[in-house]
Amino acid sequence: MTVTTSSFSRLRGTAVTARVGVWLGVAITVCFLTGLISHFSQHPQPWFLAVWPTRPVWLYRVTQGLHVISGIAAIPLLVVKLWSVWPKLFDRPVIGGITRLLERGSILVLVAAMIFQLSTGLMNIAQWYAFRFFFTTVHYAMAYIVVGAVVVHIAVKLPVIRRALGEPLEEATTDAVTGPSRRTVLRGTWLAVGLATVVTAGQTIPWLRKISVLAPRSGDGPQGVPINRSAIAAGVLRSARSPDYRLTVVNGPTAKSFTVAELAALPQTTRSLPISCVEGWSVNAQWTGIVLADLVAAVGGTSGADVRMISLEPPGPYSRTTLPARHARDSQTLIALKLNGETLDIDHGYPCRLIAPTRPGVLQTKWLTRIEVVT
Ligand SMILES: Nc1nc2c(c(=O)[nH]1)N[C@H]1C(S)=C(S)[C@@H](COP(=O)(O)O)O[C@H]1N2
Ligand SMILES: [Mo]
Repeated sequence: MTVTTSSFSRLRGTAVTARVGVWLGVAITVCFLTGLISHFSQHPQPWFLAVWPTRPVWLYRVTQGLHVISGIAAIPLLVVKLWSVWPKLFDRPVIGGITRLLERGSILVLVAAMIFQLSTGLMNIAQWYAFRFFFTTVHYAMAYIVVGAVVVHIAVKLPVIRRALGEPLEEATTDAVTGPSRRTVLRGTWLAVGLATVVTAGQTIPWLRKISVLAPRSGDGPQGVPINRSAIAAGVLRSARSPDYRLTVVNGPTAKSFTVAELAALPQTTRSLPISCVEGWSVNAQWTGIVLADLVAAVGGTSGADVRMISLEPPGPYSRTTLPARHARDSQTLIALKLNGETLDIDHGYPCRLIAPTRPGVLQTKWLTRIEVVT
């Protein structure tokens, strides 16, 4: 049995394109919405702060896990969808009337923008920062271009999509058909999506960890938690261990400084909270430390105030973050001194770090030296 070119071209067709397209649409929608959540968590707007809750504590873990999983699943879907229409992309006339121009233009923008989003996203989760631009800004802007192009594409193609979804998958044919069928193509597609998901999703779904051979983060690291940036890389090795170390808590003119021993002597609370990196990995851990609200109260801060976290790390994108009031007053938000029952490893933020519910990992500032009630 030989599979000829013509039997391959028979496999292409709108019946395949539309079915794969529906799933690609679902994946992109999930990816877009969860991406917006992540963006607004990192660049909060007043309306977002008003609606983003602190419970369940794993909320961001789930949304960001879905963001990366749906993005990865979209890759095989995009490849198959492109393959299924490949010869048509070069049909004549290339431009034609206004509808054709819109159709063509939207496909060009759509394909280019999606390839850009998926490949830069993939590079980012693999921690290969080869691009020269600031990832989050460009990835965010490009997301709207993708979604805009998808909307135009669906609007233009709606009649074709409806017809194709109504058609049976296989063509009625009297010839003896050899080689793979369209159903095989679809099965292969689902298999590829499943495989791509399973080999990477273990970085956020614990029971998949063992089979997720391509997951950039395995869950390994000191105290059972991966490290994002080490103390050496952040340049805090000396300052974090210095006998002169103090955590200073400030509210306007009121300030209190604590040595490590003084922090350890304050009432301690243990909470189970995840670290959920924007790059897709996440793990749950037991954190022990001081309830932030207690420290804020110690300097006379109110529960309505935002609170700024400042790291020992030299000024940079991760060295200071602001915790919205809702998270700052939450009893689960800790200034952690211990992780999984042991003194915080220096790479996890010794002497102390922030850990708060429903926040991206990037905002869980390590190696704290100063906490300011924003007035
Ligand atoms: N000061 C400081 N805090 C930081 C970072 C950093 O580079 N510097 N990285 C952040 C990121 S991106 C993540 S995902 C978490 C990871 O915490 P871990 O390294 O303890 O797992 O720390 C966050 N806190
Ligand atoms: Mo991160």
